[in-house]
Amino acid sequence: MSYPFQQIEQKWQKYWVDQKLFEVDTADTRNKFYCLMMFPYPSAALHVGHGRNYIIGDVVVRYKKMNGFNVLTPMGWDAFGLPAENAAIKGGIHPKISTLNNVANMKRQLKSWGVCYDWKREVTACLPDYYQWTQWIFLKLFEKGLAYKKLGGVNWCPSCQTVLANEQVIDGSCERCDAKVIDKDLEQWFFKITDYAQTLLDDLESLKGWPERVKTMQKNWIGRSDGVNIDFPIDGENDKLPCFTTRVDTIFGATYMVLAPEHPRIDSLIRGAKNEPEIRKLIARIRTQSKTDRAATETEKEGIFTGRSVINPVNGQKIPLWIANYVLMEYGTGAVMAVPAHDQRDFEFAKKYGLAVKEVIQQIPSPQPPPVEGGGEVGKELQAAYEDDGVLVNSGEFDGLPNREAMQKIADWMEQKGIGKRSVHYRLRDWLISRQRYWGAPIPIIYCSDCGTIPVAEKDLPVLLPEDVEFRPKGESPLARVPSFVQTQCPKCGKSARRETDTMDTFVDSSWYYLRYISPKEAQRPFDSEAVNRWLPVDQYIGGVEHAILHLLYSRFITKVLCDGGFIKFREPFANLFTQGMIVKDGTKMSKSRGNTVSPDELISKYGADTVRLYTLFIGPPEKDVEWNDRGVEGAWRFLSRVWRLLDSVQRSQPEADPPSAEAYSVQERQKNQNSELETRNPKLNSLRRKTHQTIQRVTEDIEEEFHFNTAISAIMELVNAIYDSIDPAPSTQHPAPDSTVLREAVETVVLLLHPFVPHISEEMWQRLKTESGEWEMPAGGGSASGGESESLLQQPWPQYDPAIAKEEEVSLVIQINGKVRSRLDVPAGLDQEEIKKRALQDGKVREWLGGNTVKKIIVVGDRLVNIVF
Ligand code: ANZ
Ligand code: ZN
Repeated sequence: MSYPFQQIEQKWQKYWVDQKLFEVDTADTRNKFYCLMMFPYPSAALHVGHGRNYIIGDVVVRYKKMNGFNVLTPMGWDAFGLPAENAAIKGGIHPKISTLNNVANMKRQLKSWGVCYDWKREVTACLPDYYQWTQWIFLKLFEKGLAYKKLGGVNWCPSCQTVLANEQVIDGSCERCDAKVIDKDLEQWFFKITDYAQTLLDDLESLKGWPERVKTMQKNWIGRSDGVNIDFPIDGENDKLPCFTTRVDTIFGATYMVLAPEHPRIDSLIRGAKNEPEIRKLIARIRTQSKTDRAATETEKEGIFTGRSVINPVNGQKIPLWIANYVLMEYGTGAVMAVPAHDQRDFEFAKKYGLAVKEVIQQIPSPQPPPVEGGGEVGKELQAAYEDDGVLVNSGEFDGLPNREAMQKIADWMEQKGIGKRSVHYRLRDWLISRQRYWGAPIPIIYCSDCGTIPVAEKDLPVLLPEDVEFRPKGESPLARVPSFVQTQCPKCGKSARRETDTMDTFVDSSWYYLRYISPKEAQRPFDSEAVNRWLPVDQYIGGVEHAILHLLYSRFITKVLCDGGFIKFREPFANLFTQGMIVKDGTKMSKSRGNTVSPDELISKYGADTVRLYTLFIGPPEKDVEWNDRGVEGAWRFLSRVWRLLDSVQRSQPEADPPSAEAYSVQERQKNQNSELETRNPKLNSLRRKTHQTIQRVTEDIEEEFHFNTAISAIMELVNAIYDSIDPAPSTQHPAPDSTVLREAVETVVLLLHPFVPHISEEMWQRLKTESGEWEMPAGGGSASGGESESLLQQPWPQYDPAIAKEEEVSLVIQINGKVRSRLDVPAGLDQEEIKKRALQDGKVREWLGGNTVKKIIVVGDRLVNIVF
């Protein structure tokens, strides 16, 4: 008998919606649990890899509900962005139409998985009732001076004709189209996230529920460096060039100085130089290299001498001033004191251009000096920079000091003499939010020739995205070609003015959506602050590790800005974070372009949603990448059919002479009243009962601790095996037929424990168990159950285990060798025969008595005796 999943699944999906089981009243915050899944970009269809994310979330939601939590579980769509626009350029379908079609399809898919949300809270980032408030966020940042416009060198994709964020540049190419990215100057809007660099770093400490790995990635991205800013006087001029170094201990080894090609002082420094045209040509060429390329260690270092020199302030030495590609204007001061002996980039550059190499750190001699690769030994020519610790040499009064100590001493000394100052720099750059694209939220700014840059008034939001546009990119936003959009009036003086035509990075949309879910229908404000303060931080955030840096950083930043603005009262949005691994197929990430996606739709119609869910969860630890295997789905299906047949077994098992009352059938009740008479009469049942409680314990711990759903499921599988084992005793054992009470407890436990993983079959089995036992009345017409409030498993308490029952009972076996008692062995009661044999042979005394003889035969008698014959 295989189970009729088609009817069952539809029936329960409808039931959960009809009974509003996933709808939450945010006014009631008792036992609140906000479970959030990263809202998806609406691509054409979900594959099973995407499904994993939502299924994991659904397990958490159902588990928490059964544990009595008031679980908020919303869903929405990160619906702006390039793919829809690119598709529109290719296929001619308007992004709004294709996006909303995709949303409808994905929603259908989520429902067919049995994944449930409070759909009343759905948000769609591309609709005006949402992006109006994204624009409002922009205005708040603008008011605080945290949104500003500047001319900046940007990563430009010549093929997508748009600006890319640094992280959208992969190995110097556009992440979407692979075209070589170039550096281009454009007026761009930025959010001043750098103002928050230190608190974004400090507050990571408080995120106890985040994976260490993600916190490290955030930390490295922010990239705090402690060092010294040193002024190098320019030879022959009454001016200085400040440079930033983290290795002030190496200052006596500075043999030249390097400027970034964008450095603002270059222009005047090289004017009139003999090789000025040559210098300008090289600068122009370097600027066609992307910044990521320039910063990469493998990139060939290139540069040119300016003809000028600077003076090392610690020893008055004159050193040449160069320009090179490997120095970036964005970091530090855009000027570097180069120490080729102790910095590999400088070393390679010095070797290429014949510049001096001066060693100032020497490896501390150890008793048996291991040969150092590359350098550290004075006298020998360096093969590579020596970047490790050591003692100072060639450094005047600082000679002999360990370099870590020297760092502090030299910094103190420079600060006293006024030639340098300790300073902190961050890798983090301001967040470039302008996009010269159509499918995004328009930036709410107006340019007036008289009044300048004027923010759109809050009451005039949203700035609507026009629908009738030409998408083809021409290096400016398509909005610039819509006169009815561009032409407007200055909010200040009323004269005709122009609108900003750039749209916002979609990371702005996703930086605050978790706030909108709390009061998604608010028309007068972005969210209800009071309700938001009650429901946030999010108790559990779940999503892909690919968002471990930017999305999380931007959300944390916006939360802090809103907190400082008095709109909310918490500084971190996500208390706990879980990042799930990917599902791979044939060794690579599932993706449409690779053609290795597995669609859930066919699998669901063939095997049912529960099977697909079970397989997805059973495939491996959820934080790890795992390989999809279609055959595994079949196995999951067979297991569920086996679970389904337990209904039969329960029906067939005869109640004891005195049938227990309906209450006694409930798992919770029975856990209190252990039937000791039964236990003594039937050890096998005793062991089933123990197994039941042990399984509750294991499953609960596996879910609570690390979301180890795969091991939780295998524990349930073991319990199912134990149930069959007790129903169908092996002929050799003389156990009586199983007792219906213990059997029912075991089966009900299986059903309860399975619910978060396979919600449909478990609901159906629960209903049948309850109606067949007479606890519930059979629903009229076979529809959803009638009567009592506790019909759905979602309203059943999660089972509790009794530690006294779960405890392994030990028995002491007598071990005979050739008929004589030689040893004793303590093992858990009811242990498998093969396992007993194995353990008996490993026993120390047994091994002694056997003395290397080959064993002919081992006989195990119940839980009492082992006889070994040799
Ligand atoms: C001298 C020196 C000697 C350096 C040495 C390193 C090793 P982190 O740790 O990443 O902050 N630097 C400073 N500004 C730069 C820029 N705009 N572009 C490229 N490189 C720049 O790196 C700080 C070090 O990177 C600084 O310390 C500087 O080189 C270089 F044995 O100064 B150092
Ligand atoms: Zn004006």
